[in-house]
Amino acid sequence: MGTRREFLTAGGLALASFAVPVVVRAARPVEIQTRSSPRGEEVWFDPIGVRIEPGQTVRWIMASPGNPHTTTAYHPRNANHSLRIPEAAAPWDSGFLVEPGDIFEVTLTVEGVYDYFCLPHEAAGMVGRIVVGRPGGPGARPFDYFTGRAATQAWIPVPEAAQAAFPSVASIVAERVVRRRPREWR
Ligand SMILES: [Cu+2]
Repeated sequence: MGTRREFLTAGGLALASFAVPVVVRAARPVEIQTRSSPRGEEVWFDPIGVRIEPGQTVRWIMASPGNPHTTTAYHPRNANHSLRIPEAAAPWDSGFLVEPGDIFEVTLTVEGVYDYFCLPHEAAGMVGRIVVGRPGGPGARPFDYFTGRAATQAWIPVPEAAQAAFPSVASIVAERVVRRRPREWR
């Protein structure tokens, strides 16, 4: 759908800056801000849900001062969290983004649903979801899909507040960008 338009946009940028070496990409990075309310009682990713094309880069950027945040994939290699990214995809963990403007990027090539969390704020519901191409894989399954399966006893389930915060895969597919508003604004 948006691939052609994004390609043309990237081409326009390349033409505008033809005098410097240009890295050719399928599309420009999609930006997700880490946000905190002024007193820090509300924390969230903005947007909370995005749909991208395979090979596209996601860039998280620290937008509000105060609370340090991380972007961390739901994956057993990240402190035994349950697997909620495609089996063939590599997990990421940004470490702490501290200063406004700090960024972290990943390029996602495997199609499917990717769920991620903020390490200090997971229990407060600071999570996000990315759909790359066609949805599928562990992130598209119910949160308890692994219950009773071999070798998953150590996996930590997604906390209830985080489960409630995720936008549906269907809404991300339909809208491409899904935003969450702070509680006091709803
Ligand atoms: Cu956070």
